[in-house]
Amino acid sequence: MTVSDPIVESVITTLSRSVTEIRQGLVGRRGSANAENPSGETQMEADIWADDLLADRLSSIDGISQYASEERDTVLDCGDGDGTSTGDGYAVAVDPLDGSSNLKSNNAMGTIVGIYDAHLPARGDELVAAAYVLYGPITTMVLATDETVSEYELTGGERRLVRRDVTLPEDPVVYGFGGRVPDWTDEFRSYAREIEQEYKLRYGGAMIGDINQVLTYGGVFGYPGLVSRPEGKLRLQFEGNPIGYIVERAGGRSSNGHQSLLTVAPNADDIHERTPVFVGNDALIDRLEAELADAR
Ligand code: AHM
Ligand code: MG
Repeated sequence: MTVSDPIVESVITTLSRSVTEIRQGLVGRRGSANAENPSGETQMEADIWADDLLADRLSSIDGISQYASEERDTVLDCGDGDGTSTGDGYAVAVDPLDGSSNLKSNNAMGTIVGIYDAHLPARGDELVAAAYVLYGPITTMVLATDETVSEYELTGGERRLVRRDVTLPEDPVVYGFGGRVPDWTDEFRSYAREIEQEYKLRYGGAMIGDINQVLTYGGVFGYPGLVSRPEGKLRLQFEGNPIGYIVERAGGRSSNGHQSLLTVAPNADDIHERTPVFVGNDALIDRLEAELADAR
């Protein structure tokens, strides 16, 4: 199934073709690079390598004007003009290897791409499409556009549609929350206590694996604001917005605890801005917002 927007289609085709190489390149790059990303986290060799590969491939697509990633300080200008609303193309924001600390223990990881019809940093409702690749036992991709959400299997650079019109199951089954319990706020802890009585824990240390559980079985994923870091861990441009967009297009909700992630005005001076992230079935996000609102 091809996407009607030709620029989005090019990005998705390029991404699909790059993942075989990314998978192969992980071998031998499981060690630390002795460097930090702009968020102050230790980079793996694979983080830097995957970022360079995707920057090279995605920035050379016709109609892509900016490339930004979790692993580089500044936004790369690709300066490509076309018929988008900004008049100079779409911007891509990438988390090249989400959950790369899982490389050491050989567990699931992902790649996230948001395609914005706006200059970065941008609001999530400026996304025209978002996709993630899940490096699990098999490699899959979930792609959301304004039209639909689809799941593909990726092999040999090709994508094969396996699930059309992906929607969150109505009856939630799973939950997963990041951070350490003592570092949660009282309000979030009381919400989490209720949720863990009702649903099954699924937390794998790579958001993409956990999000795929929520899209498959229904439920809620959250990385909350912490007492020691109220802004949480995940980044708005590279993680919160694209995942919020995918889950909302699949019929669920996203939130920073108080409002949809897609309506959050970004800090114009900080492409690496962090945010609490919550996504899942409507009712579970409504409950969360109600609990956090009581604390205000
Ligand atoms: P990364 O993109 O640098 O790998 O960090 C994001 C990851 C998410 O995939 C995951 O949900 C979270 O960090 C896990 O953090 P923690 O180890 O604190 O549970
Ligand atoms: Mg990440």
